[in-house]
Amino acid sequence: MTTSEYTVTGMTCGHCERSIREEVNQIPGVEEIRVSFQTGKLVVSSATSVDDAAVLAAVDEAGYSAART
Ligand SMILES: [Cu+2]
Repeated sequence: MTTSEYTVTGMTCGHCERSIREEVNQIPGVEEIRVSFQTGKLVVSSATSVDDAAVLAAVDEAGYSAART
């Protein structure tokens, strides 16, 4: 299991968290997602290393922007 951490800007509430969770959850291999609007952090756990570009694209798709921490 590997974890990748990202900083997300633009989240303001639980709905934002949910939108991001739904998009990131579609990435193959993702097993666990922790996202918090309060800390602005997104942590993605996966069996094998997840593709950063796919995570950033998923967050973008949800309407927010992220950077690898
Ligand atoms: Cu929100």
